[in-house]
Amino acid sequence: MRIDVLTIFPEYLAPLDLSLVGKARSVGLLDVRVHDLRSWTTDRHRTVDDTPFGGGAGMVMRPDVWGSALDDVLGLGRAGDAEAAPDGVAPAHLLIPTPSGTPFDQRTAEALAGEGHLVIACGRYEGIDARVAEHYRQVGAEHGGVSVTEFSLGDYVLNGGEVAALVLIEAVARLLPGVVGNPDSLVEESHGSSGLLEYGVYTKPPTWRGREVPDVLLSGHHARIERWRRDESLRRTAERRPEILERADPAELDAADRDLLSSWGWDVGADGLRRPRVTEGDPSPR
Ligand code: 6GU
Repeated sequence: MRIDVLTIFPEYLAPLDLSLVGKARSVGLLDVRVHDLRSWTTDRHRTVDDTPFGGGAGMVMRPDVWGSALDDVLGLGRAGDAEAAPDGVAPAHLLIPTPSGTPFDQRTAEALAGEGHLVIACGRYEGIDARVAEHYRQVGAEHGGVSVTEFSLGDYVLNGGEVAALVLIEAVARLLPGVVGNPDSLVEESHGSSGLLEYGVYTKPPTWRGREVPDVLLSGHHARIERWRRDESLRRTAERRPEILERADPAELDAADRDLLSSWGWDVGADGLRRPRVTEGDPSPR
C-alpha cells in the first residue's frame, strides 16, 4: 500500500518511523511519503492560507495551493482535465481529516486496508477551502479513480489533521497482511466483527496488591473461560457503550447472552435490544 501525507508540519509525522508502522515501512509492506505543502507555493512568503470570505475568525487554506499539490500527488495531469490513474497505478482515495467529516471507525479502516493508494490532506487553521473536496469528488465521478472522504475521529476539535492522519495510518496499517505478527490478535479485539467491546485481560502475578485474577481464567476449562469472556464483553458494552448493543442484530446473541441482558433489565426482542430506562435508585449492571 502507498500512502501520501500532505501537511505544513512534516515533522509532526515523525512517529511513522516507529513501532509497527515503522517496521511495515522498513520491510516494504507500506510505502509512506510525507510532503511539505509549502513546496507547492509560488510566492516569496510560501503562503498557504488567507482570510475567510464572509468574515469570521481564523484563516482558511487556499484551494490553489492544495490543487497544485493534490494534482501532483494524485497523478492527475492538471486540474480540470484529469485522467484516470495510469495503468498499473491503483486509483487513489483522497482522505481529508476534519471535525465535520463522517465518523472514522473500524469498518472504515477495514475498507481502506483493501485499497492501494491513500492520500491524506492535513488542514490547519479553520480548514481547507470547501471547493477542494468538491472538485476532487467531481473529478472522481467524471473520470473514475479518485474517491474523496472527509472523516472525523470523534466529537472534539483538534488543531489540524496531522494527529488524525497518524491515527488513520496506524489503524489501517495493522490490518495489512503481514504487519501484525500473530493475525489471531486481530480477531477478538474491541470493535471486531462481534461489535462488542473486548473483555478484560490478565497476566502474572495471579495476586497483585491484593487483587486476584478471576478463578475461571486459572481453571483450564476452555468452555467456561469463553463464556466468562463473552459475559464480560457484554457487561462492558452494556455499561460503556449501550448504543452499540441497541444497534446489534439480536440474531447474533445466544441464549446465555439474552438471559444475561434480561437480568440487567434489557428488553431483548426479535426486532432489537432496548436498554433499561434508568430511573433513580436503579441498580447498574454489575
Ligand atoms: Cl479528523 N480533524 C480535526 N482537525 N479535528 C478533529 C478530527 C479531525 N476529528 C475530531 N476532531
